[in-house]
Amino acid sequence: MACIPGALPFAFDFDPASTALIVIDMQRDFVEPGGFGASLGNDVTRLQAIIPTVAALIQAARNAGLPVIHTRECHKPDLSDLPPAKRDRGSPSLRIGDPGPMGRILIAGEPGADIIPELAPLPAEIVLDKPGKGAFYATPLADHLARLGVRSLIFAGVTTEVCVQTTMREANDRGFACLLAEDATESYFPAFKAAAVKMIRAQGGIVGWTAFTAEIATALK
Ligand code: TIU
Repeated sequence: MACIPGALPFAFDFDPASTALIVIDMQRDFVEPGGFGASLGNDVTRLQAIIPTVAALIQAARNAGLPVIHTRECHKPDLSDLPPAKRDRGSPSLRIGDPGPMGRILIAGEPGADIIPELAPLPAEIVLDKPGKGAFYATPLADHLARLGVRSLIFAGVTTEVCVQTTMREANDRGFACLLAEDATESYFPAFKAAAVKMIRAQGGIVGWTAFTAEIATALK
């Protein structure tokens, strides 16, 4: 067993042998100019700041032998998995599926849907394409976690209050103990990140725990 004594709202006890790291949507479409995030009017530079921290967390997980699972929010080229309500949401300057500077926005196989090169998955690591904000919806994530015997999940990625929080809530309802790496996640809106972090660990950890990457890495050594 391992323990992160400084986790909030209280110490996080976990068995590294049944823990996985999930890195949510660290894709060019969210982090680089010209992608989906920018098309929604967001300043993407905020998200770039966490890249070294996410890289350090991934390395700590790999060194400890944890499975590292990467997700990508993207849709099939024929848009058959894209509900019109999602495509038209917010009247973005470029809609999902439209051609942009990094290929078609949020479409599987296009350069924009790729995970950023700094955080490239290793060949043996699981990479899941997901059409929703949550990573359990319409993906084989639950099957992978069952096969791997995973009971605890560590979360990183973007954005905190959208895909990261949605996936944590899905995982929490499925019985996983969920820990968010607070400095390895980011939002386009600082106030939303702060609120999401607080609400996750409020009420005695109603959704899960939070801790910093250095604390997690120490516990994994
Ligand atoms: N817009 C926004 O904050 N996020 C997303 O659309 N997707 C993810 O969070 N990955």
